[in-house]
Amino acid sequence: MKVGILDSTLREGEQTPGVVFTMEQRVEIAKALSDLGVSMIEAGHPAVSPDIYEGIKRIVKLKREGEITSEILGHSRAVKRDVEIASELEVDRIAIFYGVSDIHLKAKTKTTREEALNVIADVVGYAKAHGVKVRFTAEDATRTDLNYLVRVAKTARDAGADRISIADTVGILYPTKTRELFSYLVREIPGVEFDIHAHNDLGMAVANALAAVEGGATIIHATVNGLGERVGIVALQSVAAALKYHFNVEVVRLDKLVSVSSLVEKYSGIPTPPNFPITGDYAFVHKAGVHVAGILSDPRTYEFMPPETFGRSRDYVIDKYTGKHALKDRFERLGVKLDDREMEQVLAKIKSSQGTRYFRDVDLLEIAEEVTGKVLKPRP
Ligand code: HCA
Ligand code: CU
Repeated sequence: MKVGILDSTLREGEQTPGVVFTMEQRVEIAKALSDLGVSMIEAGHPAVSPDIYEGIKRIVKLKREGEITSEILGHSRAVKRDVEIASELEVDRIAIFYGVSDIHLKAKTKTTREEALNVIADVVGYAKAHGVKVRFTAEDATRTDLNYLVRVAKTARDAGADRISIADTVGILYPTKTRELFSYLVREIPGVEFDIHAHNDLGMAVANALAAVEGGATIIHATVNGLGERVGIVALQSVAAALKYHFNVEVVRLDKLVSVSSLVEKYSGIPTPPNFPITGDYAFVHKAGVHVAGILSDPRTYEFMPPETFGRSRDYVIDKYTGKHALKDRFERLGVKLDDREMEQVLAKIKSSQGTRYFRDVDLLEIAEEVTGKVLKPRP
């Protein structure tokens, strides 16, 4: 299966409310993404602000010097000024977007469908004339009349775009529909390759991205920690794990996802919830007695991929849900010997506690000392 990742943390990700990356942070994130192995980095929309412009310039320089290997893209509205600014930066590819649904044509550009086709042909052709590769993004593609969407894509292709991004800008797709849409477009429009840009408004962005790949898309847009407008887009860590598990393709270095996630968490100021897939603090932490007994016997009972794949380790927490297997294991690890009766007494105390969220090792030792009447020394 041919599929790669375009990471848009520096463009879409910075469209998260409250997120602004400094120039240094942009460069550091781009380097980390390249080390991770993403095929493409959408480094920003250079016409937006001088610091984004400067950040892209530095990233392009590192690309020239071989420190970054991913293809570097600059985002651009379908206006010549934006194209000029992006091509001045010598990015590898310009990504030109235009809202093509009737809603967008009417409310934003105030163009007819026919006029829009002319603008698209004109601006894509203009970018090509600057000698740069072009991706055309059909913004709001998923609310666009299908016949018209095909005309849009063919117009962009004929003007020189070799990639078309199908943007689910408002996040309304679901997987079966996504697969059908991409299969249809791939069949109808030879000579280009397709990107899926899936927003997560219904929580289905990752599923839609996989479905698009089944339909023939070859690039998935993602951001670290799923950042982006409103609730964001495909989270890089989730889609990378899903592609590995379901299709056995490793689009990025899975063991580096945690460090890249932490880096972006720090620089974006957007905390990643502990229950976030793959890189969240609790992604491999188990709790219920039945679950912990299961993983102690064979981790595959409650894990579909070993945490080591992602450079992580498994753990479990102790509270009133705990069973005797977990407790026995925990005391063994602490190097404290309790007989069965004592163990049961400790467990009874834990279960009858009200409102205690976690029993740390020190709490467990305290309870065990109470039960045994001995001073217990844990293994250092
Ligand atoms: C936006 C633009 C975009 C573009 C996606 C792309 C979208 O509305 O901010 O270039 O592939 O979601 O349509 O992010
Ligand atoms: Cu978007």
